[in-house]
Amino acid sequence: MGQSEQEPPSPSDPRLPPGQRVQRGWPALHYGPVPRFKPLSWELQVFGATASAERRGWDFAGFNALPRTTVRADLHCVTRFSVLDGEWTGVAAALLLDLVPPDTGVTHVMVWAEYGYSANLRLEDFAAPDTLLATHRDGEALTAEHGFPVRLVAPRLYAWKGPKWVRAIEYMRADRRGFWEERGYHNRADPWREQRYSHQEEPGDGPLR
Ligand SMILES: Nc1nc2c(c(=O)[nH]1)N[C@H]1C(S)=C(S)[C@@H](COP(=O)(O)O)O[C@H]1N2
Ligand SMILES: [Mo]
Repeated sequence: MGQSEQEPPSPSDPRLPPGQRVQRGWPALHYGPVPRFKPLSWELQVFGATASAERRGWDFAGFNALPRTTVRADLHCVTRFSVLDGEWTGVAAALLLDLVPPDTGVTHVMVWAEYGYSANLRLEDFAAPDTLLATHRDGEALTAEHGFPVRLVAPRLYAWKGPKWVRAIEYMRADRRGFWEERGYHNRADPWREQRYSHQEEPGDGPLR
């Protein structure tokens, strides 16, 4: 990404949400092991409250044939490091919503990854124009540790809301907590409002725990 050619961002970089610091390079951070990609059985599914009441799935070739978008976005980890200015390429989440329309009454999605990792997002956050099912960063395919073949990038939220190794999107008519949201992290996770922990939640921020 030509990091070395750039000015080092200052601590007051306007791209940094409160309480975050700039991280050079791109560390890999996740809970549990890196899954092995199995091309023959891999499928990305959309299920739950679809308008057709049917689930839809793409195999690896089918998913890779979908139209691509590119967004520039930062990654903010709740442990306070931010990796700035990545060029992410992938399938816009909004395109998926067009291809598999949710039923009326769908308010949230659960994004499911290998080994049962999950993250819940409000439908409007999932539908945001910079939310991507990313396959590439800075022109290169994701490495296994960064989520190959596909991860969610939702730059308006803390990065735990962006599962690596995504396998399914579940449309939901009510909110439900994902993996970290069940374990003390904030249901909404807006880094600009420093919504880090569930004890900060206000009424309406999430389902009861
Ligand atoms: N499947 C899965 N996705 C995950 C995680 C995880 O534990 N499992 N960790 C999240 C967290 S907390 C962060 S900060 C980012 C880190 O992404 P990176 O390893 O590419 O830097 O991945 C997110 N996606
Ligand atoms: Mo994180």
